[in-house]
Amino acid sequence: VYGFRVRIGTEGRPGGGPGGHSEPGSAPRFAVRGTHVPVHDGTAYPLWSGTAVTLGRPPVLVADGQVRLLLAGELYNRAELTGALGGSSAALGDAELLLAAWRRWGPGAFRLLNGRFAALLTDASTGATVAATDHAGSVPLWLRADVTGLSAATEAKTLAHEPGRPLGLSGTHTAPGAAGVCRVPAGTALLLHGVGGSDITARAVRTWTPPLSRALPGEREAVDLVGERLATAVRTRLRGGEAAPTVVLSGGIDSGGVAAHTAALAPGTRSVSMGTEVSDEFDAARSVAVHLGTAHSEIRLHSAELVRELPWAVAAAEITDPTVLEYLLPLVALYRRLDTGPLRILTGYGADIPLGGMHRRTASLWSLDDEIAGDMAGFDGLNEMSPVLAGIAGKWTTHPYWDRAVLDALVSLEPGLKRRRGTDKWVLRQALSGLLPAETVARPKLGIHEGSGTTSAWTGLLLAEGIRRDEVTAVKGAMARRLYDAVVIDTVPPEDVDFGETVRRSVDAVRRLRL
Ligand code: IOT
Ligand code: MG
Ligand code: MG
Repeated sequence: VYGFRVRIGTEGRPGGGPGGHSEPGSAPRFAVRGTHVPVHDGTAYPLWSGTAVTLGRPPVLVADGQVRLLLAGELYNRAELTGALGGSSAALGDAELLLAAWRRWGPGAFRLLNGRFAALLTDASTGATVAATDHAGSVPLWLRADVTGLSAATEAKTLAHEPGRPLGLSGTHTAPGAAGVCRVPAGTALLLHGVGGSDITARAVRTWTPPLSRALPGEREAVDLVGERLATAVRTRLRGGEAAPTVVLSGGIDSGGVAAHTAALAPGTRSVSMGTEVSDEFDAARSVAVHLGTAHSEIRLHSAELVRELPWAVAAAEITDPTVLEYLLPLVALYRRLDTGPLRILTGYGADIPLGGMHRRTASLWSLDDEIAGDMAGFDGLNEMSPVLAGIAGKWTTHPYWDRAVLDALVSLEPGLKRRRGTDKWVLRQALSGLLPAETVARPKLGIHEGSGTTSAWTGLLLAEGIRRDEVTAVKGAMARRLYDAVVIDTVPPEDVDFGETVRRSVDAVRRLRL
């Protein structure tokens, strides 16, 4: 399961559609593509109804006595969990394993998970409902409560038109422009009581927080730790019985490292690189692919076509920040151009956040570490790792650098191991030096928004409209917000967005401010 919209309550909604959608009989409009499977349990209070979106595998509303659990996503520390739980737990699916962990540890189970998931659980014996994210909040989880129940979904847009007056939920964040639609923070198990009444209460239990302390291992120890944890993170992300995995490869150290470990473990590993006529990183990616022997391909699209993918990027990420959209747009465009059919995609996304790759030109180790701490405090809600980005093309992504164990190790290294002897991301480059060509290990960082020409293509489009350079940022922001209002709040399908009109109206809005 990689998407859902469900209703938990004590009575059905009029309309009868999945989850009692406001338009009678209509199914919620997900951006993710997959098989829609009804989620239904009318055997115990609270009642469950709704829709899950799956990629082939059966839907999972698992049950244990009075407990019901819906898990979107997957777990990566199964071996640790089954070791602790013992018995025949190794044979369980991820959702059943989480249920077994719940039986043992209660809400504390969510502090034990290393995974990529959103989970929703009801325990009729105690009246508790739990809505939980993984440590990174990598699968967004949205809630909307009213006096008759609680709706929960992996996409905010599916909750934007709920009838009924919403109730506030403490410990959550409201979606821009969608009053009552609340996001469960990263690394949080939200414990709810009184669902289906006016006295609903929410208590946010933090299950992970980015470390603020730093450790001082020796060079060798640090390099070995990072190398081992990354290898494990890739291994646990490769599931048996699936088609060969695909790595989205820029040819930089981050995705090169993921590709190296993937290729070593999964025969037939594929790699793919995207570019435009403005810019590409094809040579760098090809060197890595040749070295590793991956089945490599290149996808080139015109920069104007790339910018026109913005409605899909916004529908997938459900964000209004144009800077982050410039990182995500080329990936969404790439995912949409991959072969159809389910695919497991591994990315190098996120490595630059704990390693300070975006801040390689800062003056001192303190300013580097301060930027890293700031980024680690500010990632939540940017939805950079959302499965919907590739789910919009019916694919599943996973990001080894934001594995909980990799991230804990990377964040907490003292900054002198991240920038050392003039080299950025030093510890990672060292850890991968035996696995990649020397030129890849030494290659300077290039952001995806630069390497794909995304930033300059979007800027170029606006300059051609007569926008001044100092207005470009404002117009990009206005476009992002306008697109968000259309595809998230008004649930317009991205293909129905009038892109030219979006550009014109955003330009006009900023020009009016000029006067
Ligand atoms: P960058 O690190 O360049 O790219 C992220 C991942 O996208 C790569 O590891 C690779 O898997 C994929 N990728 C990049 N370019 C291509 C390409 N041309 N073709 C195929 N795949 C590609 C921005 C960035 O620099 O991306 N992302 C940062 C974090 C941004 C800041 N966020 C924050 N402070 N919360 C990152 O760490 O990935
Ligand atoms: Mg990177
Ligand atoms: Mg890059």
